[in-house]
Amino acid sequence: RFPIVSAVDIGGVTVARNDVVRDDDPTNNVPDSIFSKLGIQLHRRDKHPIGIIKNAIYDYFESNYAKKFETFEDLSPIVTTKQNFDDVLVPADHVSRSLNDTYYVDSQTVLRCHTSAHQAELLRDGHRRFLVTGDVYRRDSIDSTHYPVFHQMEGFCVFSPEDWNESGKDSTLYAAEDLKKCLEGLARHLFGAVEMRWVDTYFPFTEPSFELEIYFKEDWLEVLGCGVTEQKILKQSGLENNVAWAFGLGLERLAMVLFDIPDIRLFWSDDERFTSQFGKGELGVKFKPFSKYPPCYKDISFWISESFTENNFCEVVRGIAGDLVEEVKLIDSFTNKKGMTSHCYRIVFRSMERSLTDEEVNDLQSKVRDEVQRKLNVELR
Ligand code: FA5
Ligand code: MG
Repeated sequence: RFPIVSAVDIGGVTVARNDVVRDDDPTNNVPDSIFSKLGIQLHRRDKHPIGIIKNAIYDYFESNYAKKFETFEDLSPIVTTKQNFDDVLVPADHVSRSLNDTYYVDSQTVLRCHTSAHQAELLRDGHRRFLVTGDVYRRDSIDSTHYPVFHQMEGFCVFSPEDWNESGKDSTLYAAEDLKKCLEGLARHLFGAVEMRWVDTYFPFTEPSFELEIYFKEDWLEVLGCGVTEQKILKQSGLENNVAWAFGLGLERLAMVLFDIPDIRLFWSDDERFTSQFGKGELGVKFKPFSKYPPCYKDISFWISESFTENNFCEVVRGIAGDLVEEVKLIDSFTNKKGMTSHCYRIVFRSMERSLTDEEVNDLQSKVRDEVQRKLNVELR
């Protein structure tokens, strides 16, 4: 299904497949389907929804801030665990560090799981206000708003005492208010009137921390995380007398709201019926679905073992069905008297581009059954 290429170009640097996908290294969990996404950089295509929204966000910052935000969009997505985790204070035992959540190239190198991986480095290099856009990678669940490769834009802004002193507010409150005002303004710039709400949350690198949700297709959709930067991060760059805010935008999520795109897989489609609907700088477009092909539902039940995880299961399904899988959902779970736990998952197969035949779907499902059994140490029921 995935053309196996031997090398990709990441910002002018050639990276060999064998450097990223290593069958001999137990800490390597990067499949070919993920390797093949490296270097594509949808955010640098001016006629692609991700590129269009990036440019619209740049416009917002240019027209609303006298002091310029520097932009970076070509930093390599292959980073060290220090950059991705330690530099932003992610605790040693945090789940995001696990092989279950993150793609590891080797024990000390990962595909960045967020653009926050570049914060500390850019601060150390003397940058004080910047936007970093890039592709990020995560092992995750499968549905219309989650994809293992997506795009984020990091924003970072450092303030000096003179900025908050005249406001009469303490520095943290000043930064938190400025941050919320900035992002609410961005949402209005992109969407006009839209229903949104702030939710308190936790990130290791900010305090306080917030997420912004937007009402979309009858549900709340989380579009970004943000907060006031932990003082320890600023101190690493000699900025102990400053305060800063930071945010990480989910560009697919914002583009889904802006263009009314119903499924995150569409961003990777090269079907002309999708790509031809978007033009450089065109923000007013509403996506017209070319057709909704029928879904096909297949259930699979098995006794799990202790090592079972949903992300591993989703990766097996995705490895076989690629973008023909629309959703994977746990629909039943129980534990019997012997203490064995059974899971039943419903897999929704649907192509964005054509009708699938029964034969094709049966074949996919049978491959899923074989591979789940072979790779995940479960007992099919
Ligand atoms: C982060 O990644 C933080 N680094 C954001 C941040 C930056 C917080 C700076 C504070 C300061 P989170 O894991 O919530 O946070 O992801 C940010 C956004 O990415 C989400 O709100 C969502 O819009 C998007 N996102 C997350 N996972 C996926 C996925 N699998 N597919 C598509 N978009 C996703
Ligand atoms: Mg989140």
